[in-house]
Amino acid sequence: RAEADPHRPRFHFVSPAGWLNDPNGVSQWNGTYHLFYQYNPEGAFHHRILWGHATSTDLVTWTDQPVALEPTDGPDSPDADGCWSGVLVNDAGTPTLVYSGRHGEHELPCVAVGSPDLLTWTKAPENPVIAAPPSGVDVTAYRDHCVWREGSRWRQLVGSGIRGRGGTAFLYESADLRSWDYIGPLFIGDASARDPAATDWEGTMWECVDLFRAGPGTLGDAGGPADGGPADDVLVFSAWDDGDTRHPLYWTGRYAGDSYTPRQLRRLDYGSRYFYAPQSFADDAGRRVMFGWLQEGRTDEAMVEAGWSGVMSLPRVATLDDQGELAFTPVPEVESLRRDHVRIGPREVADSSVLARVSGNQLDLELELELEPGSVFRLGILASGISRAGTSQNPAEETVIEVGRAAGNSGDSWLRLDRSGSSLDHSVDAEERSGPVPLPGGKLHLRVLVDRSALEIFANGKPLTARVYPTLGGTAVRLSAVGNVRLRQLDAWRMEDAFTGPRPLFP
Ligand code: DQQ
Repeated sequence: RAEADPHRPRFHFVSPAGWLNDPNGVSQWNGTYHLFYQYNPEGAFHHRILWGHATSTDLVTWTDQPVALEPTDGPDSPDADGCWSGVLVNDAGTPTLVYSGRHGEHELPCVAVGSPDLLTWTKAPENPVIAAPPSGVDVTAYRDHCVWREGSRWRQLVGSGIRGRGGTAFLYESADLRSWDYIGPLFIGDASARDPAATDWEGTMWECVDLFRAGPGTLGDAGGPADGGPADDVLVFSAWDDGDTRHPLYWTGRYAGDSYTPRQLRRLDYGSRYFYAPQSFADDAGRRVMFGWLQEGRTDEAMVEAGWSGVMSLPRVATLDDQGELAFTPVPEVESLRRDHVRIGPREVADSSVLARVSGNQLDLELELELEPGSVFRLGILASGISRAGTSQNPAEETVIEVGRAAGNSGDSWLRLDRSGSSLDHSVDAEERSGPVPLPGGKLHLRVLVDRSALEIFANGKPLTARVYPTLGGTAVRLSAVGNVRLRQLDAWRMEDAFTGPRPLFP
């Protein structure tokens, strides 16, 4: 079933079967990359979550490993109803997971210790290692963990929210990962200041907090921008609310002592919930590598029917740009899957032209463009409707990626994804996505990765991730422009499958 499924990605990680959500415990251990994830092998729905596990030596091909964590039944078990999100830390050579054990409707921090190969995990007898949220605080929720070493102690953030105020992360300290002292809220967001419909609303709860140093040095050291340069301690969180508002955001700022001084709040990915619950790690090369969960844009029934749900993003490297904002690019290792190179340009982009030699539903496109003020560039991924001559004839389905530059000197420029014509199946989500993109001197570097239903776009480092569900085959690409747009160069490749042999849906 899955192999015939035209929507199941081939070079993004997907679970062997059933449901996948958040990345967990992302890390490099003795050279090997580990990706754990929220997993329900029983079906494509979120219920009784386990920790799936896969390993890789190159961040491109992944080997499935046995399930790492599974709920323990019993009235006194802290994780009887699920092993929710968490992280992997190195406790003086002992691999150790800190995760959220779910019991009933609530989660509490738990710990599990791994064998040297990270394949067998034993839950700590002390679980839950924190017995309750801070007393006297009316929390909206309490789960998910960021754990790091600072001097001779461990520090931990647990994601939460204070009712009537906003999202937060509670800070704790420990000598042994088992007994934790509560310090206080690292910093409290403001759930009232913005419109809940706004794309940067902070939510009533912060899921999957991830605090890291984006510049030189390590978290908690005294280094950093004493000279007033860009603050570089990044606090990533997934703004959660009972309503529809769920999206990843980040603060830049300065973490020092027991508190965090925020500087600016930004959207992490313009795809909003299509890149959710991200988690990052520093790999051996010193790169900050991030994974996120690409949620589905189809109905619950369609997911169950397909037998699988959820895609892991390609690993992306995060750096700070010269505005002090995060910029992302897929890890270069992904380029090893490129085949059948086509190069086009330089040329002016005309009204509309289909790229004769670029087709297929697994693509990597890299474009260098120049936009004059008042011009708009569009890249269409179309299905069917292409004549033999390579001209488009009223394509039946088209996903449109647009980058525009406002007229005059406002400097405004944007990235927009139009999925209104992406699928003849009107039950799938087609809501527009957009966000600002810097275009210094009108120059744009655009990267587009298409993996069947998974779409990752990077415009001058700003990501927009989404899902599309074309019903027709015959995928082709066309370029068009309004105003003056020069294509300096376009490189296109077909992307090879990352899994050798079939990926069985139910092994
Ligand atoms: N998913 C997990 C939670 C987390 C949420 C449960 C974010 O730990 O808050 O599967 O998607």
